[in-house]
Amino acid sequence: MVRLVMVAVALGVTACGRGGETRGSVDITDVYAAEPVNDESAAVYLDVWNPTDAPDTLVGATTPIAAMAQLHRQVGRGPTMQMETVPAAQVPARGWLRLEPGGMHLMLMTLGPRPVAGDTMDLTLEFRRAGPITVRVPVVTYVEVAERAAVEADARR
Ligand SMILES: [Cu+2]
Repeated sequence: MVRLVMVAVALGVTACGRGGETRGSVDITDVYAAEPVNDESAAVYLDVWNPTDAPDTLVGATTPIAAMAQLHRQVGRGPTMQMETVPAAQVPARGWLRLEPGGMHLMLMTLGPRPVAGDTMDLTLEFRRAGPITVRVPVVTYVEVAERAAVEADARR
């Protein structure tokens, strides 16, 4: 888990060193975090659109309010629900990567200070091609998380 963060930091430095080079970019939409119930972790959901002809990869993330961020995948549902760490996530060329409830998410670990619903936080996503992209993340209640997930699922039907 520590390794994922270090890889992200290394890539960020590389991106800064390549001034002027066109690296391609991605768009981040529907980003929000679920209000955490303790200081240990908070889940972040977002969609990534890749308008370029080359696939990209989300390799990590950092935020000032968490010691580390991991990509997680939810396995199973209900009482047997578990999460496993994923090293990276593909963003297909001219396609979407969706981090959403019941699937993949970014897990912010060891929070300080713990955010509450109504707060916003900065999150820097690290992409292999597009480099670092910082977004503002609103923190929402679990009720809102469920509502957003339902709306997004509906929109794709
Ligand atoms: Cu998780």
